[in-house]
Amino acid sequence: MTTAAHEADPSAASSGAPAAGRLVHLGIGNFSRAHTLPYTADASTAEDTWRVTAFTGRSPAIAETLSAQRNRYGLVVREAGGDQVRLIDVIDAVHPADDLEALQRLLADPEVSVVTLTITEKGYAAGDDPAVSAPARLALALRARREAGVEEPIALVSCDNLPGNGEVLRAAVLSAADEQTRAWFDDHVDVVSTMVDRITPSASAEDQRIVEEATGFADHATVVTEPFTEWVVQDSFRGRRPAWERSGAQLVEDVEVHEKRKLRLLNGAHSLMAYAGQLAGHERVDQAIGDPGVRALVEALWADARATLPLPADELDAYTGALVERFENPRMADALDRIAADGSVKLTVRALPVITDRGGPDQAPGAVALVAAWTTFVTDRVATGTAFSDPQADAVAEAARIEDTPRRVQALLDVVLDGTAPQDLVDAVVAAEGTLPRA
Ligand code: CS2
Repeated sequence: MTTAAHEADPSAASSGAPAAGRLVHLGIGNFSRAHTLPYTADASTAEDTWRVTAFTGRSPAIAETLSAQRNRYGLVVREAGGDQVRLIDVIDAVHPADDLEALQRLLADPEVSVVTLTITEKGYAAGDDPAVSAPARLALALRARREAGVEEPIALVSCDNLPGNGEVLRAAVLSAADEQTRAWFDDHVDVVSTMVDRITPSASAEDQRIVEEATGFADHATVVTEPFTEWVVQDSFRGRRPAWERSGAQLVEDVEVHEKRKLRLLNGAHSLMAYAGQLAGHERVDQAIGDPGVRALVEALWADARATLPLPADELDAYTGALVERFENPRMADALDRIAADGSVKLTVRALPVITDRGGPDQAPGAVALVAAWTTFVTDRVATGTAFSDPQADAVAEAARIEDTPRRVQALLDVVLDGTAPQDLVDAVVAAEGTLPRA
């Protein structure tokens, strides 16, 4: 069964209403179209309307696709019994990521009071070169705001899977900023951490057809997502922001525990399934979680991760129970290879902090197995000449070619840990590699 709902047209708000709030979004990929943008669309009312100007992430093609369909797109929520289809109309314009002039013009406008970011984990470590780094472009755009004399506060809201993502963003922007902008920053800019959650697999041509059938709208930017959605936002805005609580977001004082729980339980299990699941011959998340061997690995990782979280056992039981149901949903068809990308970056937030917090590899066999699943997976991909996506792919491939197992594992972990892989971790990973279930 498919049902359709249409967005109200915000431009139809009665005249005399206050000017629309304006938000800039950086990194308009699938995730933001399924999560962040619908939250902003649903926070809008006739009296408090928000519109978004977006910038692309790595693939600029989405700018043309969206512009050609007046920046509207179809959102398919894949429920157990059928699809809910709706059109999202919250974007005014989409620019290519590198359109620095547009970003500077926007941030120099006092009406722009919020910037949300979904630039992926590796986007924060891209250095200070504005040609490749979104935080570096933000630093230049904030400079333009300062030079324009704008006094209204602006909030930078990170929506990526990193612990303390606000702090990470602040450091990345400040490291690229000029001295005067650094001095001006704290009085004018709030940097906000958030925990985001909504599993968003890649959409297919069939999904575009589903949108067209339900709405009559010929959509080429369809996103498919799960019914579950969560956004926990640090409540530290001095300026105007969308009332995201209207669309179900939680505004809280401290997001840290929410971030840790989600990263270590959901994303950790995701990465483990992505590597161990593919080694065991699976392609999708629902297949991986249905494999008793992979499931046992997930349970072992969860045992380690739970011991690092200051939350009551019944709350954690409910959380992991709900995760199993989300992973088992066969209608999502979530490809393990989507999640496998960027392992050298993801391991540093999904596995290694669990090992550290547990007091070492001996105390964290489940998290060690996740690291071993990655080293085995990349070694396998390199040996079979199968591509894998990683910002450090060349260094990973070079390390993966080393024949001696302990030296190979050492070299791979040195890529992840910038040359500081400890011997006890290397030994534990070498031992764990041999225990993984294989197809
Ligand atoms: C996934 C996430 O790509 C990945 O590594 O673990 O995209 C995951 O689906 C989301 O964080 C769910 O909220």
